[in-house]
Amino acid sequence: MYKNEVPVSFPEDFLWGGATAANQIEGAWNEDGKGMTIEDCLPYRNVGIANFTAQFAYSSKDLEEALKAGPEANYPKRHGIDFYHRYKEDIKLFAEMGFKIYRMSICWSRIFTDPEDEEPNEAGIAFYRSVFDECRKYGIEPLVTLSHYDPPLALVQRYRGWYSRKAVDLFMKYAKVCFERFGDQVKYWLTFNEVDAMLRHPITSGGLIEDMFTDVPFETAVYQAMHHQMIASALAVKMCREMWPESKIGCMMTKLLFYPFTPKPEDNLATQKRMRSIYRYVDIQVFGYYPKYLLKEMENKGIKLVIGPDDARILREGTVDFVSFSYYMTSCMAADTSGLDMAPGNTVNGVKNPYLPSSEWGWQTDAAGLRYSLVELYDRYRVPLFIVENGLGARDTVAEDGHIHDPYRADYLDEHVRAMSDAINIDGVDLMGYTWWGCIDLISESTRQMSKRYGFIYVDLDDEGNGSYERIRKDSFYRYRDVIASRGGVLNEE
Ligand code: BGP
Repeated sequence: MYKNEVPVSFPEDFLWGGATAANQIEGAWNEDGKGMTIEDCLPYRNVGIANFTAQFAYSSKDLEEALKAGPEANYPKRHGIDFYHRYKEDIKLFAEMGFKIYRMSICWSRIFTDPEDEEPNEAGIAFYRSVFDECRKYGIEPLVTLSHYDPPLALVQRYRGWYSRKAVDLFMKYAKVCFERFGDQVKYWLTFNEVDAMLRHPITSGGLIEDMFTDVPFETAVYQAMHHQMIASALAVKMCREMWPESKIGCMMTKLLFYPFTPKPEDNLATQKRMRSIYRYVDIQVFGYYPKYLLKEMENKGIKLVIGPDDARILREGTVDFVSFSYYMTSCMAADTSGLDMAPGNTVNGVKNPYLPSSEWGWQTDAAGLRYSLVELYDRYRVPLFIVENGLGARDTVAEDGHIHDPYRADYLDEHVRAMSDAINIDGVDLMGYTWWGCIDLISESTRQMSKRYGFIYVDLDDEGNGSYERIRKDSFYRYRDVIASRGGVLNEE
């Protein structure tokens, strides 16, 4: 359990809140003009908590099955937690906790039924305008991710997802509508969720189906798709800045943290290499050019990108205002992991750390690692930071008394708040805010389970999609409310 070195305190304008993603909460997958996304085509798979390869493996045959699937098939993202119809009740609960900001994403396919349509889907625009109005009614600022793992299916089928440069043009048409139609309501934007994740699961953020690539090595296709997302991110930053100079637009990365498993120099080198791999694309979004080590990596892999004549200028002119990130757990790294105990993490597996506790999903909780990560990121980028995902996925149960007693979640929250406070008050980190991931129970991204619950609000729904969708405040709901109301001060009373 992390112990803070100085009393817990946060700036008055610190943005406390919660985070979700359209594909994991909205449901209404085919309502009011919404087009299909690749997430609507990912089935529930019971492949274990650490088998990310099996979870994210996807073929054209899987897609055929998804397109033929009837209502009895288990495609959890199709129903989500029915936020689409219940958002007013949910946002009211967020306001009861005292949220200052609510991180959510817009589903591209709700704004354009088909990404190549000339005109946007007005019903989709009306939905998000109503969501943003509901937030602002309670003084909650929306923090909006433009792309959170749900590329339009038509882009996947017609253009092989982000592999095609066409994706950039279509995405910019979508981004322009978002800035035009929501820019008066939304002051905080993010471009791509966990932009590095495409390298780990290209099917979600990139919409790449490996067996569609017979003309190019798949690894090359992934790096080319990453390049297109870098261009799109930079263009979106520039467009937002020109249209709404007062708004803030940032990137979003998966903040993983690996410790060398032993002091052996080779373990240290392996750890440095692994850590650089999570920075390579954020470096582009912050500094505006490809770092030498990434160019060398591609050269040594024989990967030659197709680069546009203006791409260097576009990247240079589209650097972000802040760096946001997800942080859940830490792992260890060894040059040779044979015979070592491994532990799963956020779509990664690492060597198990014998000094850290593990969640039921094997993720190793490490609040000190959050403080370390904040210092590391601030030292590297020297721009404001924003923690837009942090939370504990756990198996909650409704007790006899009808309540959900989740002290483990409150403990996780408390120690990460203590760690953030020290990073601000001792290490001098400029931290804009904190949005707890899964402020309401939702569909897990890596396991597509409901039973992996993150929320301060319980949703009566199971892994098979059965339930009343009733919302119930958990004990941790009141804990977070008190933490926000006291700006962390309640932690000094213990
Ligand atoms: C991050 C995603 C979120 C969320 C989170 C929790 O990778 O940005 O969408 O899913 O992980 O992970 P999981 O849902 O796999 O438990």
